[in-house]
Amino acid sequence: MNCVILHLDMDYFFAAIEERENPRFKEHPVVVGADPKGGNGRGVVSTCNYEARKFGIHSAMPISRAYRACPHAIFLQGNGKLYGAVSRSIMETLRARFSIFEHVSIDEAYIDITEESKNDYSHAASIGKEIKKLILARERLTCSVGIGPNKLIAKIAANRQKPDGLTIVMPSDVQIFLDPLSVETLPGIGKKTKEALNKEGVYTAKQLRDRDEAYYVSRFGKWGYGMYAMSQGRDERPVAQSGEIKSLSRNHTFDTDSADPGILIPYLKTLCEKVANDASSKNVAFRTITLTVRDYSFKTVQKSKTLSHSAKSVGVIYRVTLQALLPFLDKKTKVRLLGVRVSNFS
Ligand code: TTP
Ligand code: MG
Ligand code: MG
Repeated sequence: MNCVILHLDMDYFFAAIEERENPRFKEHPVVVGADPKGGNGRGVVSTCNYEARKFGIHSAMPISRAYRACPHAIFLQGNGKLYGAVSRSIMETLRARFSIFEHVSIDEAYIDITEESKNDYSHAASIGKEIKKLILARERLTCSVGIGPNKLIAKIAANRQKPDGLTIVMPSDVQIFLDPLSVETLPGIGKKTKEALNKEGVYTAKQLRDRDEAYYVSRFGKWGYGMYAMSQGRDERPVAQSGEIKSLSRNHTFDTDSADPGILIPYLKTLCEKVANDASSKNVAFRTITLTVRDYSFKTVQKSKTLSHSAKSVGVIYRVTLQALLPFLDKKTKVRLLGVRVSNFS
């Protein structure tokens, strides 16, 4: 059976929460970013409302540039705690209502509505409307929803009509929907890939699709397969039920077993960073940190530590796992695999 997948992304999320909390901001350009100092700080823009976007302001732009573009905007430091709490409330509402639900970032989620919609897109549209109403009623915030036969199409669709949009792409319309889009609309195609593709005369998804897969693989390696699949609207990833995750982990198997701290420690650090990023994007704090060491003979040892308070930072993961790794370094254990896991979420 074909799938029906829904993607939801909140509209100008941090700035929308600020507007809600301060009704006098409505219809003024509002810019949220670190260290704004009235527009003269050294930080970057986290996001801004649609009034501010009219002046060309966008996420990741230096505050100073945003200020030059629109000196009369309201510049705010932002309130991460509040944004996190609003996000949790939205995600909990959705998780309670839908069984196959994946929380992907602070303002985004996927829901598999295949069964509930019975594969009927008009029914799927009413589920989309219901979600928008639910969030508006609970949080007085708008979101944009995309519905399509897979995650890729649902995500692109959600971003097509913002703010407060509902975009439905039936399986038979996938190619018509994708073809005219510029390549950078496809998730993962950033500035560099876009430029490389443009240089080759590839500007739209249609032009991307018109060449052979082998061409992209020879040009971009493994990523070429993904790029080509996207241009055809193919995506097999299931909606993962992140509501049920009990732990997050990352492992690395070395090409050759190593006892060299100069090799093991940098890898450990990278694993810690990845796990901390995963935890942050799932919006979880953890109390237990585990290091896994598998040696050349496949003997596997796990060392866990449970903290008195829950933590979020990469620094904590790194300190705990490095401490656990030291005895192996002392013994010059030849390591085959290193793993870092966080669990005991709050
Ligand atoms: P997005 O969903 O990318 O943006 P948005 O919700 O502000 O606007 P849109 O209506 O286009 O969806 O990101 C969600 C929040 O994540 C955003 O409100 C602020 C934060 N964020 C950053 O802090 N830095 C960034 O570079 C980006 C892209 C987002
Ligand atoms: Mg958003
Ligand atoms: Mg988002």
